[in-house]
Amino acid sequence: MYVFMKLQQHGGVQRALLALTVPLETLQVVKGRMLQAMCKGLSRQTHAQANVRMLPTYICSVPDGTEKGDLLVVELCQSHVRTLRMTLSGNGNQSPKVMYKIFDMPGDIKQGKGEALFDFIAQCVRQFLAGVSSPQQRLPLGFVFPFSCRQTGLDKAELICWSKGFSCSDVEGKDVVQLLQSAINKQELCHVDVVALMNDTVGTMMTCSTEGEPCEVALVMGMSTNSCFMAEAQQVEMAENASGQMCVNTEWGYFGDDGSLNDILTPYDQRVDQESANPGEKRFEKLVGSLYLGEIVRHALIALAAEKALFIGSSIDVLRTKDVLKTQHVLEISKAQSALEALGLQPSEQDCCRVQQICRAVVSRAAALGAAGLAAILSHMRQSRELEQMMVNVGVDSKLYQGHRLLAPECKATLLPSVDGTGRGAAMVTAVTLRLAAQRREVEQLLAPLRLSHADLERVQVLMRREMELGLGRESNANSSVRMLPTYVCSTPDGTERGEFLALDLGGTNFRVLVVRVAQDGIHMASEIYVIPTTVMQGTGEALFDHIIECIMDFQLKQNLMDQILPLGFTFSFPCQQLGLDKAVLLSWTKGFSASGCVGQDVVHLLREAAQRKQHLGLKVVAVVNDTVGTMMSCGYEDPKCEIGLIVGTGTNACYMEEMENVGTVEGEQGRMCINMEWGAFGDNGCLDDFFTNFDRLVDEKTINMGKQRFEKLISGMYLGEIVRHVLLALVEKQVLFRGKPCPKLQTRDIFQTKFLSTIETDGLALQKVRAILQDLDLQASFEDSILVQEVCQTVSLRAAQLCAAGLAAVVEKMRENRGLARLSVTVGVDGTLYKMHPHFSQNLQKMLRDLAPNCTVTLLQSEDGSGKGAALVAAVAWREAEL
Ligand code: 0WK
Ligand code: BGC
Repeated sequence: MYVFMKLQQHGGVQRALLALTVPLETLQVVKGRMLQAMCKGLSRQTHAQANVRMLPTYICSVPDGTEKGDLLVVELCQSHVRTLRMTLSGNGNQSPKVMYKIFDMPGDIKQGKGEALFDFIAQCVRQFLAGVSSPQQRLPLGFVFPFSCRQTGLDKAELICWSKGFSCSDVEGKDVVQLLQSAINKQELCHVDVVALMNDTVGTMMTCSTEGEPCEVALVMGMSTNSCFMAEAQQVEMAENASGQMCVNTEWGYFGDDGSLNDILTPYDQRVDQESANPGEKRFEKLVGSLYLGEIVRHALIALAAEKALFIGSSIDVLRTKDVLKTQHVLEISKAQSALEALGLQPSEQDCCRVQQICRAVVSRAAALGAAGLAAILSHMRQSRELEQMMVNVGVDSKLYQGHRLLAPECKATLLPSVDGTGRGAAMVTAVTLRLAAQRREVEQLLAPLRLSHADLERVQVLMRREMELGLGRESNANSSVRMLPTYVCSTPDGTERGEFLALDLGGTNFRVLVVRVAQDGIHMASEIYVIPTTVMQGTGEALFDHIIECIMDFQLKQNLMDQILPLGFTFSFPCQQLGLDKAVLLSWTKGFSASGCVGQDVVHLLREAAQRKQHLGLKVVAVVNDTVGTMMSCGYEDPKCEIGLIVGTGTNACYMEEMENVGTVEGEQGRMCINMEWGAFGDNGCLDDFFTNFDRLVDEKTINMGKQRFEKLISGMYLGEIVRHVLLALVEKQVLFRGKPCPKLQTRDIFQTKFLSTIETDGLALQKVRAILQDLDLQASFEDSILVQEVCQTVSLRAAQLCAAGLAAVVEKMRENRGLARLSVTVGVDGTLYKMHPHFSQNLQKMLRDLAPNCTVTLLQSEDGSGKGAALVAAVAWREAEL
């Protein structure tokens, strides 16, 4: 309606208004270009060329209402320095005590020596403190410095370049935190520490944040313009190994400096830029910042006057003076007559109307472009958090800003005007910094016992080797916690095995029955998974083996094998004293099994008895093997160099091919035999006590085999979740997690499953997903909490992988020495849900293994078909040898 009316009046004004109006579809384009520019700034490859600089601020958290203490803030503003002191009580901080003082800046100081500027700021702090605090009290200070800085930490920021009329010497390229701290020390204010520097946008974001209503975006659209937002830290590639979220200072004022706004720039904008102190720079700011709006209008009026569309017959010389039209004029143009006359112009009523139209067009364009920028930020946040819809609070320090809804309909943004500038926000940043630093000290102290040094792991390796030697010795075997059980498997597959076999696989997450056909063209298998209910695992032995027979019969029925008696290989993944390939006496249950009447029994006999009880046709058990042996054999079929089997699943264990001459517990000196180490029990004799933390003791105390399987309880899937749960509870108790709020659900045993670790530690997982997992446990987690939970999971799983590496290093080093080799090259067949599902377990294990056994080249070969196949191969080897 507005535009239509003017068109009728004068073509030149129409063209000017059209040029100054950016239609919605063009704003969509601008939003798209801003999104691209933001991604360019975030990426390490393209950051240097980016004009929207996306500077990391190292602010990774928003206030949570528990911040306490006295804080000092100094804010460098356009024409003054503001000092502020805030006292936080930590009870939500709804109404903190605030006092402040403004110190006008001497006119020339902005173009003088940098030292003089910082001395002036420090003197303001001294004067301010003289009235409000005692010199003894340490006072952390937050510094609001609204210029683009390359930050490498919260308290380390190098000025990239001045703007807004500042050009002090000897500051660009320097660490301004250091400059301020030395100026403050010069004032003998040694109780004042500059702990954080932030951009004014960050201060605005924090000022608008309230307990439970954090603000995650801020917009400054004043003299200049800029914005910041909480980005997913892994996207802020310029910030080393940041996790969780980090506030990014966009410095979007430079948007368009690469020409990406040229198609919306008007001749008036070009003039404003040419006459500015930094032509070609800050093109977006020169369209949006109120510092320039008056200039744009001035050039538009001059142009229109030249086209005889305005001020016909009256002089407009006054308009040729730079900056004669102030922002206030433009924003309050409703009083055009008086404003223009005040400038010495004689405007007609029509002139006033047209000047108002131009002013409104310039202001609306600025607001619309600001909206396009904000829409780009909101869409970026929604996409990087993998959300359909997004709700977010936006702190706004602007008189200009209007709406963005059309440009980002999928984002519901609540605009929170920042009432008293950035001072409060800066105090909150300082308070959050101190809270995080204190929390970090608590976390480091609590996690330290779970972090093993290289020397610790070397010690575990040496202890494992010693226990292995003891375990192999006929005399010393009983004193070893690593039982080194002979398996009677003396060779790995050579590919000549043939035949059809039944195989059972008991002891892992699932019980599997398989039929395995070993043929010329390879191995063909069919299998079925059966559940072993806890009641059966912890019931009677009879019930357990009856259940196994029922599953076998069900399988044979389904596979139409009821009338065949196939040789059977039985993977029985518990510590057994093998008395032969088909005779194994159970030494103890592990992994939550405790079926009665089994320990001390030959498990093959128990199976046969159950078959009789169930009138089963009869089983031809030719081999019973441990799952480590089955896994070694299974992988050995693919890779003949596979001479070690490793399981990292519900439980953990390893086996390897030992020289018979070293196996003191079995007659014979020739060849090799596979030894089932049963390393899960490593440390049961106390040799690992120095490495057990309170968390490990808490976990062990609640198991049905307390004091047993100590090494396993540091490593395997059955226990890692429990260790994490106890660590989280301790962090809650220390008030550094979930704000110390009690978490009843977290008191529940096994509620924090080990599979959660694998999900939570997945690279690039949006923190939202971590929060979702915690939400399912009724844990209301902040982003910070989610990062801390991730760190606890990483710490616990890394320790497990490194301890595994220390054990394996002892094995490969022994094999190398056994064989008198300078360098051993060997393959390890690996299976187990934790090893297979955890995103970093394998690589962490390999890395530490390389460090601990540098003279061994170890290939970790993941078993694809489980140890059932291996059991069938052992049966095939036994069957082949039996027929010889
Ligand atoms: C799959 C093997 C089985 C072994 C299991 C261990 O076929 O013999 O016991 O891996 O992993 P888990 O199922 O305990 O994670
Ligand atoms: C058992 C081992 C088994 C390992 C992996 C341990 O608890 O004692 O026999 O190899 O778990 O399943």
